[in-house]
Amino acid sequence: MDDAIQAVGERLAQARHVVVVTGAGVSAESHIPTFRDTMHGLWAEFDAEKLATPEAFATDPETVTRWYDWRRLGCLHAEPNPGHLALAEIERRIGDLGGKLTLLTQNVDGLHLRAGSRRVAELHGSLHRWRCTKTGKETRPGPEAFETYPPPSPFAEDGMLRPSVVWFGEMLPEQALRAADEALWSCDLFLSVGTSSLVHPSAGWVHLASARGAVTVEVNPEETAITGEVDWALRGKSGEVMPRVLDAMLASL
Ligand code: BJW
Repeated sequence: MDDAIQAVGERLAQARHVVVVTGAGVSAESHIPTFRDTMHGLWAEFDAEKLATPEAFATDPETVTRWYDWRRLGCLHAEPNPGHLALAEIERRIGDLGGKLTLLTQNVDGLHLRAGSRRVAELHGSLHRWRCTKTGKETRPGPEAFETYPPPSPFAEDGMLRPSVVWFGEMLPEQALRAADEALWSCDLFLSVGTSSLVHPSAGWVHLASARGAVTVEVNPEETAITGEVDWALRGKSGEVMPRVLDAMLASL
């Protein structure tokens, strides 16, 4: 493991364009449950994959918006962890060296931005923006829970608010897809951090990066759908592994 971290650190120090794809595991050490672990306690009887759909919202908007508001409030109280902070610092250092790092996150919690990452594409939207079902206009709710579910829209009398996140079967934001496409064409190092790599399109990006000659790395305590595809699999929590990768990068400058 030490040798692998050393090798990845050296690659980072030489890279011109790094692409990092992150998932819910990056925020686990900020006490935000991973996506496939969210349904505990209060929510044990529900299935996250079913709630994250336009069909669920159409049939039961109260439950869906209540679940998302519960998650939104949890994220507001969370803080970025050493994994988020290391990724932001790696981006800064690579920038100082004349390269760039593009962070493509599937997370909707906003913690990468709060940690200081700058070149971020939020592939699955954000829990902190909600939009009117009638007008499409967006609003950022305050720190309190909504008073009623589904929340009424402030923009149209007969509208409701839904979270501006991407549900199964919905298209990813055009701007985020464009950023991902451009980055994947030109990256020489690709890291997949804290994601099960089950959800497309991002689950397939390791193949694109690899086909274009990038070195590929995974950081995860468990094996995932892409473990067999990557050049380096770093087993461990991102809050522990990423600071060590940063140290290895700095040591090899
Ligand atoms: C740690 C850790 C620690 C723990 N440190 N790690 C091609 C083939 C097949 C299907 C499709 C396809 N193209 C499109 C589809 C359909 C669908 C899809 O992918 N389905 C799959 C289930 C098969 N995709 C879509 O519908 C996408 N839209 C699209 O492609 O539009 C065009 C189109 C539509 C229809 C057909 C064809 C084309 C949209 C996907 C939107 C996903 N949205 C969600 C909900 C967002 C809002 C919300 O958060 O509620 O996004 S689903 C959910 O999964 C959420 C997550 O962002 C996403 C990924 O989950 P993630 O982050 O990997 O979390 P987990 O919980 O799965 O894993 C956590 C990992 O962390 C684990 O590995 C742990 O080990 C690890 N971990 N602690 C590091 N400390």
